Amino acid sequence: MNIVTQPSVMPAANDACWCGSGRKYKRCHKALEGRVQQGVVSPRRSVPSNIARPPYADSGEVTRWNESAIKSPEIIERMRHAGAIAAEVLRLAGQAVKPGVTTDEIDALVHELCIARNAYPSPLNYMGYPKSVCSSVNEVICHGIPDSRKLEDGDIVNLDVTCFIGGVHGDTNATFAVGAIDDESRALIRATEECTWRGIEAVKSGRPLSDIGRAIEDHAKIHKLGVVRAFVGHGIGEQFHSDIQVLHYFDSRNSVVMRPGMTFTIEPMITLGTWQHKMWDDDWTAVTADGKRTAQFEHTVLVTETGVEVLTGGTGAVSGFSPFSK
Ligand code: HM4
Ligand code: CO
Ligand code: CO
Repeated sequence: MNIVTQPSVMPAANDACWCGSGRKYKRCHKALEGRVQQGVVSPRRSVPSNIARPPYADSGEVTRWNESAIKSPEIIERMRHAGAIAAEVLRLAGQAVKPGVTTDEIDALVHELCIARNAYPSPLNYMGYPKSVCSSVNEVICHGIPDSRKLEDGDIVNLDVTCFIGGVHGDTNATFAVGAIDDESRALIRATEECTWRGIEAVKSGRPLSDIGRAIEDHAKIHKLGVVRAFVGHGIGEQFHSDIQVLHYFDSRNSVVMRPGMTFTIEPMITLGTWQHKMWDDDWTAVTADGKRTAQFEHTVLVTETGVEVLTGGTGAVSGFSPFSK
């Protein structure tokens, strides 16, 4: 095969594209510039047989069963542990984010950190997902697959960690800066973490789930940012994703009433431009339709009698934003 590589000096917008397609450069490869390129995905990693595996770990097939939305005190105790482990793994993975590190190297780290804590990395083989963490760079909204691409100075990257331990899952994610990022990206990350905490603060027994989406959307609007609609928060417990859906924008149909003992995630994806998405041909990677950047923060929460307990709260906010500070 004849592989044409990019020249060091690009053509003018109306000149022929460097790739030899015969089309104008602006109608051809110009649109791909500055976009994240797919890398090479390494072979699947194995998990030692002494670590308890979720039902899909071998087949890749997710079969769902009825699981009560309201968890028993005993399940809740196990979910506190899974949440704490996920929070710790996410914090340590975030410390490894630096220019020149590949997302596959981050995946290897998350894989080992989970195993060292007797946890199975929940994403691995879930509906055939090939890796142990989702790594979503710049315009990638979610479910980016770790690969040979090196993180570059100025990138932003979301790491989404879920741990299965004690028969339950804990799910949390955060967006990290790679080296020095521009002011707009920094503001996006900050506003997105604020959106997640506005959503968490809206959790209240007796209120509909739509209160969460309203709080998030209102805050995004203040910052003139978009809210992705195609991906939602989810019920979580013995299953990675169970029935409850938590929309991150207001929709009166999201009317399930919050009750003590419910556990679900809040994980808004916030964009600098459109909320609309496109899928890569790997059928996993979701990107913004306009190629602009997007950020996300996620926590697993428990509805309590008096408010909310953040099961993945760890020992402090990952990026330094102080929860409940305003
Ligand atoms: S699969 N992360 N996330 N995310 N899935 C591998 C890593 C993954 C998801 C996911 C957000 C919301 C919902 C879901 C989901 C079924 C339909 C099988 C229950 O897959 O709802 O999966
Ligand atoms: Co997900
Ligand atoms: Co989640």
